[in-house]
Amino acid sequence: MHLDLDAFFASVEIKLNPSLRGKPVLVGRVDPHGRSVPRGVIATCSYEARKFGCRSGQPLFQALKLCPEAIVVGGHYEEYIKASNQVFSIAARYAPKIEQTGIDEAFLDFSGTELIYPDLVEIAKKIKEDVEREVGITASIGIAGTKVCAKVASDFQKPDGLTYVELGREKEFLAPLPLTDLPGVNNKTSQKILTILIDSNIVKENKEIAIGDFASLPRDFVEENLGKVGLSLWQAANGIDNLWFSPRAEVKSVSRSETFAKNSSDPKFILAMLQYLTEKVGEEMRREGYFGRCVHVTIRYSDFRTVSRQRMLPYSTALTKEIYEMGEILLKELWDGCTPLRLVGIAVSKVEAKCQTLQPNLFDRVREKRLELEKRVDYLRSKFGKDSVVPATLSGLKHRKLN
Ligand code: TTP
Ligand code: MG
Repeated sequence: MHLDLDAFFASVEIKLNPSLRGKPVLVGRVDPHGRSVPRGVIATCSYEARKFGCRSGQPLFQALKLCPEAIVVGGHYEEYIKASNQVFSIAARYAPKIEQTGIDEAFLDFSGTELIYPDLVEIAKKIKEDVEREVGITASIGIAGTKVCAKVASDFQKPDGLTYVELGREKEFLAPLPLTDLPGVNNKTSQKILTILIDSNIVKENKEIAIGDFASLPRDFVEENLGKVGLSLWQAANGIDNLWFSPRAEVKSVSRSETFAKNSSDPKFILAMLQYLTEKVGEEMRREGYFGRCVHVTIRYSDFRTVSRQRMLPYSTALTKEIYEMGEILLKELWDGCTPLRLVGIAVSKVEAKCQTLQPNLFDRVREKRLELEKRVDYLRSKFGKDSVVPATLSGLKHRKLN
């Protein structure tokens, strides 16, 4: 299954202010006085605004030209993260494995669950209902035997869509759609493929090509003219899963865990311990220039039973704050809050070294500033001692040093 939230930021804004419902809404940058920034681009817009031709990434002035009555609202980033976490916690109730690929989208792997879930359409309906009831926004879901096809299917009947592609009919489903609907193909790639097809006399005129036209080319021709990337797209067009969405090889992971002096069932202590361990993980990541996307939490019960849980963050991060927030969610999903524990651990995997910037998005500046703040705290700790600046939540762990 591929799940993608509908007009995500705009839907959250509408949930926060229901008087916007049914109206064309643009999510743009807003200055501290609540005035829209005229030269910014819009992050997204409601489906009502899309009817006028408004799109993500458009300059705000252009979107307002297309739809002068549109209402411009602006970024409650924390609310988007909260809604995203809520949605993927719901998905985790059903899917044994989740691979989150963006702030509002994820693949839910149901392979091998045929006996528990004989009807995946029913499960998808339940997930959609839970999301709408509990988070107040809508999701579109695609179900298919390959990731590429599931992703295209989730987009097929947006908003509030549910598209099921029968096993083995992936190629048939994709064939009539424009080539640019295939993930990884933008207008430039599509134009390049079209030019090659015209030069080789396979296509006569400058028309829009469908996924099926591309899929029916001989494999050798594609490999020769479009290389490995082209071949991988061609396989996707033929309904064969390809490599793009497979998780990348793990370069490294950064982790810390600690066995307590005495078993504990005190949530305050356990959360403070998690924060303390995350401070150390975050500091190492920033020191080494690492950025990672997957957070893991492990707990060990007094009888040594050990369980862990992991989830992808929307963006690669080196921020203690973001790692901890996800860690706290995972801990709450793992632990009932009263069974005594003897160990807690946190790790970040899918780490990439020397990632130059945090994932670019509308809120770059907020995250860049936070990174700057955490690096300054690292500096203060290196100069004045590890415990010179500590989160207030750690005051209960007085005996522990951050070194
Ligand atoms: P998308 O899933 O691409 O878009 P969407 O959820 O707004 O609309 P759709 O119903 O078509 O899925 O992106 C998710 C969020 O990411 C989007 O709400 C805002 C943000 N975003 C940007 O900030 N800039 C961009 O250029 C894009 C494409 C998205
Ligand atoms: Mg979306």
